[in-house]
Amino acid sequence: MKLCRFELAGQAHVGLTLDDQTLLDLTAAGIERLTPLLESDHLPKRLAVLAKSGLPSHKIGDVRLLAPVERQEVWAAGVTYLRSKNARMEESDFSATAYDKVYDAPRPEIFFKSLAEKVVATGDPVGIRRDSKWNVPEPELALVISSRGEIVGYTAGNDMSSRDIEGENLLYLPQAKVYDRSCAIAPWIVVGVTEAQVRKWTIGVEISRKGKTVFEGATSVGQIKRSFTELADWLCTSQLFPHGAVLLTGTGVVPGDDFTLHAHDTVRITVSGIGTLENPVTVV
Ligand code: DO4
Ligand code: MG
Repeated sequence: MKLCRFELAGQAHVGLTLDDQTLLDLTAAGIERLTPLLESDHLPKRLAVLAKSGLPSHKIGDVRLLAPVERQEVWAAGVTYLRSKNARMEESDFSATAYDKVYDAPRPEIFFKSLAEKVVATGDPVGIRRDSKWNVPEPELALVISSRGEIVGYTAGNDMSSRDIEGENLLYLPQAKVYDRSCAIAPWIVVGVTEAQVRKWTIGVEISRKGKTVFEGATSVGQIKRSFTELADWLCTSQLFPHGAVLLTGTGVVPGDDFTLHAHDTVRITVSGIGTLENPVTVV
């Protein structure tokens, strides 16, 4: 079962798909916003009942899909895959041991990534900073977390990053990570799956330039070092999220050191159990 937000006659609606072809319009049943729905006690059961209630439907190809966030803050965990730790140790001189230490430490790296209103939807451009020369997408599984701190669904995101800015000095991390159009989130929130099922999914990225693939890579979600509940619990320690939150879980796919994104490239991130997030690249 996948939830989404979509646009109909200029209004945001909440949708549900069971077959990846048609969207049931939950807003026709009075569900105007995703956030209260995500707070439901037995969400998969509630969705199963709604799916059988004769709601109007639309072909997915006929509607504009929106990012599945309303007022949720987006946060991101880092250095949760060995590939990310190694790539970052290589790009940085004096901060290298910080990555090594955080990979093994009980407390994970977690940083603020985006306000909901700044999240880029599929089809819209993601940004590379005009003061950076080395930029990459980071394809990441994302946890959708309720105001109670529970994982209620899964989506996919792109934690766009400026590797030269981060590599110059770790104190520049917020500038390497947070700028206009630096966070995109896939339209779908998958509900009713277990962590064990999600760990079997694959996550991949394909970058194309002028119609040709210039980078392709993939990993298994199971390569992530920490459990999802561990990451969600750290995020929600000493911090309440009244509207819930989205937590990107870190990247396990990093292009080689000679690769940087260009304006007009297209980034396609696919998580096997979720779907695809596709964005062109622009300079901001
Ligand atoms: O330590 C910097 C950021 C790490 C990150 O974003 C990742 O591993 O995905
Ligand atoms: Mg990342």
